[in-house]
Amino acid sequence: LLLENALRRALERGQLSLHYQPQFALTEDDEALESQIIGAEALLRWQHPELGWVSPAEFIPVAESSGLILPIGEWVLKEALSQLVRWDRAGLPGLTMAVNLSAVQFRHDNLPELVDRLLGEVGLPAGRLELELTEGAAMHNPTVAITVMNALHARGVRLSIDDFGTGHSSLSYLKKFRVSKLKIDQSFVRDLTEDAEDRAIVDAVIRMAGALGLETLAEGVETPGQLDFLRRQGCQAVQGYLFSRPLTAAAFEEFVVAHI
Ligand code: G
Ligand code: G
Ligand code: MN
Ligand code: NA
Repeated sequence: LLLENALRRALERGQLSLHYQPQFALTEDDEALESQIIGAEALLRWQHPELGWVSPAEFIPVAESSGLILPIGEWVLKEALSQLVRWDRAGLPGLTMAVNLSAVQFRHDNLPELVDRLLGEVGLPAGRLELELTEGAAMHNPTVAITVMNALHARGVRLSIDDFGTGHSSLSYLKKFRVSKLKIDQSFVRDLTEDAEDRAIVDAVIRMAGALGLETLAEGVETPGQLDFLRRQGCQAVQGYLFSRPLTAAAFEEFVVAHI
């Protein structure tokens, strides 16, 4: 309850912020790699005056159980889209903004209307927004999930499955879900160069995704060896500390300018 009250005040007092981690497309051409920034993942940050930085892994569950996730999630969407407009105006290439959605937001019945309204307010086409869902959010009620995904897809919003391979997804639903991308969880990427089983899993996910017409993005890429394997297996995109940690909006802009 203490954390809940502190979180409510944080939202009211503007103590929440977003950091942005760049996402890169992989091409055959090694030299072109650094110029292939395709988007940003928005990651929520909370700096409490006394507690310091509180991790979303700690406060998102509190936000979900208290219902605060709805106003917080709306703030995140609005802020991330507004930032994308600021980057457009600053002359950055047209990036995609990926925003994490909680299961509670995904199930809330006005999500498609909310997304419509926010896109309209900032004046961006729906295709610039990608919503990241966990398998749990999608599988909680697959019938409802399919309806919501269809509504978002009809508007042109892109959907990805976050932390793919760690939740309870049924492969049979992958062909019914209107997603365009699987984000391969960093737990499979971490030991890629040492662990033959992780290599087999990542290879299988990339090939299955390809056969289903889905893109893959590998998360948590930290070493050139991991990157090399992913590229050779045909993974389309990556993010991770090898390229950049999540950055403030200003640092992200400098990073992009330095790498175009
Ligand atoms: O960036 P970091 O490692 O601190 O993120 C921890 C977790 O918090 C990740 O699982 C991430 O998906 C989640 N997270 C970060 N930002 C948001 C957000 O805006 N909304 C939701 N629902 N989850 C987020
Ligand atoms: O659950 P989700 O994938 O949304 O969370 C992403 C989390 O992973 C964020 O907390 C982000 O800070 C973290 N992250 C991003 N890149 C790396 C990386 O290369 N290594 C590790 N260990 N964590 C990363
Ligand atoms: Mn994510
Ligand atoms: Na993830």
